[in-house]
Amino acid sequence: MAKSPGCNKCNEITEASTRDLLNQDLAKQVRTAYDRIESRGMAACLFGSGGTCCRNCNMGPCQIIEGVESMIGVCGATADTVAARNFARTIAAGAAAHTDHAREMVRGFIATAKGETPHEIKDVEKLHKIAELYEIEIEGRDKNEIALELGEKALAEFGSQDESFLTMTKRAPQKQQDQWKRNGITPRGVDREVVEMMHRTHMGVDQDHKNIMMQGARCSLSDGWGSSMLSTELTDIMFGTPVPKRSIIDLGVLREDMVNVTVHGHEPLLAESLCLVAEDDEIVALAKKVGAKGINLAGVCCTGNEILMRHGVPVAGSFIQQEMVLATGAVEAMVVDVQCVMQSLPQVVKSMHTDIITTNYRAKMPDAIHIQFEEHDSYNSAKAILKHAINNFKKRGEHYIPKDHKLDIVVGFSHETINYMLGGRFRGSYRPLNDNIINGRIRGVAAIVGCEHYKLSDDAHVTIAKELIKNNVLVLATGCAAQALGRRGLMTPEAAAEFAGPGLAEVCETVGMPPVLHVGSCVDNSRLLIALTEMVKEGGLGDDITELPAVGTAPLWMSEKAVAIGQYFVSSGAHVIFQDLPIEGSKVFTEYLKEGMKEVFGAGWDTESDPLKLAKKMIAAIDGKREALGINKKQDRVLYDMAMRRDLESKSLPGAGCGGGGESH
Ligand code: SF4
Ligand code: MSK
Repeated sequence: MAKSPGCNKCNEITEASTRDLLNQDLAKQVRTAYDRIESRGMAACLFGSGGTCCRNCNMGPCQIIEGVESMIGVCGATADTVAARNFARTIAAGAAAHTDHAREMVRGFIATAKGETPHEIKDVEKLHKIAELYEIEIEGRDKNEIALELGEKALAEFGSQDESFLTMTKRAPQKQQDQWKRNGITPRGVDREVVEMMHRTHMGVDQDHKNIMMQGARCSLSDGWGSSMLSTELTDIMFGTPVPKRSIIDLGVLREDMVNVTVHGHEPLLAESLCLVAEDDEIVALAKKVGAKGINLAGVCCTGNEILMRHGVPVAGSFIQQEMVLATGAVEAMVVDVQCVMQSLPQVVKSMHTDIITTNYRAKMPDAIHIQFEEHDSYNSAKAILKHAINNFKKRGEHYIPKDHKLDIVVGFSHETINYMLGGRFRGSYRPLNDNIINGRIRGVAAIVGCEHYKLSDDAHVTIAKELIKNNVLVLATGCAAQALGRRGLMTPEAAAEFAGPGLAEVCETVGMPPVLHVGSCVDNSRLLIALTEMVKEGGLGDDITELPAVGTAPLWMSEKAVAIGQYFVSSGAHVIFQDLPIEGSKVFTEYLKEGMKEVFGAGWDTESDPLKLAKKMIAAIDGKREALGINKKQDRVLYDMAMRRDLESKSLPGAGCGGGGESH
């Protein structure tokens, strides 16, 4: 990687907007994660990195070396047990984070159904579909009445003690459900699964790494097919299921002439209220009074993804850029709720006019301002927050907005959109996707999900994605990974011609979709479970998820949630490859995750630190499935004739190449 002149923070950074910003005098005065990593000056602890440091009781901490008798735990715990316990606790923590987010969304959904929020039930078609799944009567009933019953049933599922109660699991392919039953891991309510996971990894309880991971799998399933899926579906019903829209991304979305308010975190209830209030006459008038044209809302991290997917609100930055967004000096307020919010933020802005505003009683920070977001009074809470930001506008001092760094993206690819886009408005279906996989135009499907961090090169996502699409693999992306790919220009329909292999490019060009589809936030990985299930149901690609030419990665994972997500994919039959995992301190446990799990779930974990090799491993995994399905033989490339093009074009989305979002949200 090239080193930027004058910027000693930039030698490991390939992201152009970040490099530009860090070269400015203003940003050079700010201490960021890049400085903190450098000044730590010591390598990460080998035991922590390898997963064999245990501090589960006060006889430790114990650092274990596999195979060395003098280096097992005081209690006798071995490396495989300790690595498994740590890994399983990571899953439990990730599942808990998704769950607490999901519970808030369900509570907000119930409040909306009761008319206690400024929101309304928007997607009635989806409400009816999910209500039917929950065996709720819909005939002749008002949408709010149905929503209330659905919300109450959903809320009860978090604490269900019985495996027959997680309604969403009924959506999984029958073979996956059978496998879960056979292995005794059909999930119960996520509260129970997380608690049992924490208990079983307490000192002196479950000491068999395979048995520990059975509960790890069960816990992850209660997240993926339970709380995360509930959160995504109920959020869609309340705020609308995403459809394709154009927007813009990167630090250049900040505006000179508007009050810049960035929204960071995960739960869209707050951000949705801010979207409403940003257009309130009183707020716009107040903004004009201080000399601004209005409020420029911009997203950060997964809250950014939520309002990007549904409203086309621009995204200023992802996880790794949260400090950069502030280092512009051009943000009047950063409003945060839960998860992935770095404690450094108030320090970054300590000599600026920017306020960091925490809004959730569960997530307060030293040196931030707290304005409690009350879901029952969310309009007024959002107004109070925006008034605060408006008051800061005139105090904006030295600043630098990297205006040249702003890219177009097309987003909004919910599972329904993919269905509708490829299958047609009136007969949505995965048939064309399956057919294009069978005929080889599309080699397979890959998910690139998860976070970013500062340990490995920041271009891993784009390296992997470019290699995949060049080889005709359709990429579905979520979370901060999706934003990284958007910033590198892979989320426009035009990117297909430039970067995709001929088969994938032909399909994308015909339908008008990008070769990398933005599917949502990190909680929305549940959309991918449904997409895989639909591919199985459509037929021609095997009887269950294990047979699909599909594979996932979260290369730059940072959050515990990414491990929970990885495990729910593996437990559901989809192979996943990360760049690193804290398991290598135990060969026995590593071997179990990579090979042993395949015997149980038909899919396993893998690791590969080099992004290009990782992409090649993903392609090899896809090819392996194609071979097993007997669809690996080279087929003559059939070019679309006019009739075939017309047929596909009649199915393309009117909004795919236009509309929505952008700067005029
Ligand atoms: Fe050490 Fe065992 Fe206690 Fe862990 S549980 S800290 S290995 S004594
Ligand atoms: S925000 S969990 S850094 S994707 Fe969902 Fe991004 Fe990972 Fe947080």
